[in-house]
Amino acid sequence: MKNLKGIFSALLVSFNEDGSINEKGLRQIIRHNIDKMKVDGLYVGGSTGENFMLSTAEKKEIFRIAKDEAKDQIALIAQVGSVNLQEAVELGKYATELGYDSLSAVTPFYYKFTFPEIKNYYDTIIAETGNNMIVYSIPFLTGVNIGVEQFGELYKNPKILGVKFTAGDFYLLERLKKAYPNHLVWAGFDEMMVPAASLGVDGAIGSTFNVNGVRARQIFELTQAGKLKDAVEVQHVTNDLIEGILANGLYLTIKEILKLQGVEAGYCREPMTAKATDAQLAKAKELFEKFIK
Ligand code: MN9
Repeated sequence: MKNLKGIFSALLVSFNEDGSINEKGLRQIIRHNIDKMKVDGLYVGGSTGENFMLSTAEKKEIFRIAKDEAKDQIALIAQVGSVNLQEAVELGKYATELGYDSLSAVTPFYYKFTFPEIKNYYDTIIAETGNNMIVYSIPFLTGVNIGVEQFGELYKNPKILGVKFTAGDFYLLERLKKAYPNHLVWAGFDEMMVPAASLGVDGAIGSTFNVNGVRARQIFELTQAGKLKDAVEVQHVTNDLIEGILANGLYLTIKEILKLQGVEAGYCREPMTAKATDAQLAKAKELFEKFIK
């Protein structure tokens, strides 16, 4: 298994105007991440990959293309979580056969699942695939909150490596790091990397790293080295960019910024707005000129 620490882009997927996967564009996004952003790895099939709007066949196709393009150059994590546990298992088996270094699964959402149901979900995916697992906790989208003791229950399964922590609850993050020092934490909010890294997270997984990966690494490494003032300076610039991206449409704007660099990043997938308006394009260009070029 590859080292799973460090800077991981949450991989964007390029779609054609009709919603189908643009394989050439997807490969270009992967190359951009490896060659230009110099990421340590990719998190494939996450929120940023517009995963929860895709069919099982499409999710598999993206796992296949990502592995085929990245080969063994970087670490690869496959997000296979789904409210359909059978789908999660099927995707997990597929990604494991492809050679993904770890699986990750979002906490099951929509229904108010009990904690034993959530634990059974993770244990089942692991038992069926034999792969490593990273819990994907993103309470602001799922409504699912897992507490310190509950993480301890999940971590009784030795295949669970840790958590992708997409939350701003730094008290919980600190408690997790103290209680389970041998489990890894990946920070999930790019705009909060300094506080996350100062509490000792092991890595970060983010959408904006697709275009801002170099600054993200600077923030991470400066914070780890105790150079907080310098890290905050880079975080300020980064957050001016992220604020602009969020206000303009998250994935759509990152895709437009990629296109301005010759990467065929394509459209988004409906029901998300697929195509940028002229005003959104103009804003993306402004952000590119100011922060990326
Ligand atoms: O995976 C990403 N979360 C979502 C992490 O896209 C929901 C983050 O990278 C955010 O996109 C980013 C902007 O808020 O921090």
